[in-house]
Amino acid sequence: MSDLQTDVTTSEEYNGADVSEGINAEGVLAEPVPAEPVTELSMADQRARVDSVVDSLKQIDYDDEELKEKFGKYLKEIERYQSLLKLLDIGDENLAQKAEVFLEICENPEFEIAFVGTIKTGKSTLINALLGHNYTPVDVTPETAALTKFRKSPQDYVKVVFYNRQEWDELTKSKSQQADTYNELYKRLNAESVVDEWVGHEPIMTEVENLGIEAEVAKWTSSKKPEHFFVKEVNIGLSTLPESFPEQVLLVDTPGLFDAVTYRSEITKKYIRKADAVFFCVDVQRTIREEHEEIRAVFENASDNMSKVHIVATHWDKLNKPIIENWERQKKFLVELFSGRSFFGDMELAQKNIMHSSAYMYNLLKDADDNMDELEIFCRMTGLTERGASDEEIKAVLDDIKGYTNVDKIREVIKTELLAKYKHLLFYRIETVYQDLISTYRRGIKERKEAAQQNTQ
Ligand SMILES: Nc1nc2c(ncn2[C@@H]2O[C@H](COP(=O)(O)OP(=O)(O)OP(=O)(O)O)[C@@H](O)[C@H]2O)c(=O)[nH]1
Ligand SMILES: [Mg+2]
Repeated sequence: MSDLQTDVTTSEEYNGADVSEGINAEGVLAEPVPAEPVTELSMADQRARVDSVVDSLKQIDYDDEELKEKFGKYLKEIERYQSLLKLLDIGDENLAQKAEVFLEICENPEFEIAFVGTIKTGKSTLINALLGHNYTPVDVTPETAALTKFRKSPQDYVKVVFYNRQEWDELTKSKSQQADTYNELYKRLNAESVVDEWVGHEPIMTEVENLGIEAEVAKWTSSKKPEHFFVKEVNIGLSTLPESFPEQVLLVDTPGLFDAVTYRSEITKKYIRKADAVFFCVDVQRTIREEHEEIRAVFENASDNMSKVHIVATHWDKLNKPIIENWERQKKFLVELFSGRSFFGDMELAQKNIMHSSAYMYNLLKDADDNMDELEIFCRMTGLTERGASDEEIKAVLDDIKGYTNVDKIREVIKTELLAKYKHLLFYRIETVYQDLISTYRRGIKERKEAAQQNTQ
C-alpha cells in the first residue's frame, strides 16, 4: 500500500505537477482545476519534443565517416516521418521517448564491454591485469561502488560523475527498506553532512599523469571516504592503450552483484541490460543459484548474439590442482550447466566462451622478484617445480605460469572478437533502436489511416 502511494506521488511530481498547489491556506483540498484536454496538448508536446531531438541530431558532428553516412540516412528518414506526422496532425505517446533513446545512442555511439559478477569475484583485478596496471582499487571488502569506464584517450584523465537529485532520491528510497551495512557506513562516515555538496554536482574532470590515476580514482571511490556514496560513474581516459583500441570502445568495471549493500548490485543489474558485451565473472570453486538467474538475464538480453557473452571462472589458482585435473573437471561442469537453451545454447560455444583466469597471479608476475615466496608456493602446489626449488628454477617457469593465468588469452579474445568487430555490433544495436523508432512512426500513421477509413464507411 505504501509503495503504491509513493509511486503515485512520484509520477505526479515527475509530470511537473506540484501536489501542494491544490491545497488552500487552511490546508484543505481546494476545488480541482478542470483537467486540460490532454490528448491534443500532449500530442503537440510530443511532436515538439521530437522536433527538438531532430534538431539535436542535426548538430552532431561525427568524426567517423561510416557513422556520418549511416546517421545521415537515418536523419533524412526521421525528418520525412516527422513532417508526415505534422501533416496528418497525429502523434504517438511513445514517440518522444523513443526518439530520445535514439538521440542518446547517436550522441554517444559507444560499445561497452562490461565485467560483471558476484562481489569479490575479481572483476577489478582482471580489468587491471588486462590494462597492465592497477588503476582501480582491489580489496577484500566490497570496493567498486560506481561504474568505472576505461577508454583510449590522447590524454590521461579521470572524470567523476555524480548522482542528480532524482537519481539520489530513488536510490535512497530503494535502500531505506533494508537496514544493511550501507546505513552503518553512511552514518559512520557522516555522509549526510555532505549530501547537498555532492548530489547534483557538476562532473569533475581532472587531467592526471597515467601513474596518478589510481590515487585520483581512490579519492572518489574508496569506501573509506563519504564522497564515494554520491559518485555515479568514473570515466578514465588512458593514453597507454594500444592503437588497436578504438576510442568508442569502453571496458566497464561494475559493482559486485548480490552485495549486502543492495544499491551497488542494483546499479549493475540495471547496467547489464545496456552493455554490448559481457564478461561474467564467477568464482572457479563454486557458482550460486542467484548467479545462474543473473547469467540467464544476460543471455536474454543478448539473444541476438550469444557469442558476446563470456563466463570467466576466476581465482583459478585456488583450485587444489589447477593445472593437472581440477580445472578440466570444473570446466566440464560449467559447460554442462551453461550450454542449455537459456544460456549459450550449444556445447561448442559454451566450451569456447567459458574461460578460467587468475589475474592475481598474472599481476604477481609483473614484480616477480618481490613475490618469489608466493610464486614458489604456487609452483610447488601445481607441480611446476619440486619442493625447495631455487629462484632460478622458479624464474624458468614464469612464462608457463603467465600462460596458465589466461589473461593474455582473454585480452586476445577481446581484441579479435570484440574490438575487431565492434563497429558491426554497434551498428546492429543502433539499427535496432532506429527500427523501433520508425515502427512507432508507422504505427501512428497506420492508426490514423484506419480511423479515416472507418469514418468514411
Ligand atoms: N588468489 C586469487 N585472488 C584473486 C584473484 N582475483 C582477485 N583476487 C583477490 O580477490 C579479492 C577481490 O578482488 P577484486 O578485484 O577487488 O574483486 P571485485 O570483483 O572487483 O570486487 P567488488 O568490486 O567489491 O565486487 C582481492 O583480494 C584480490 O586480490 C585470483 O585470480 N586469484
Ligand atoms: Mg571491483
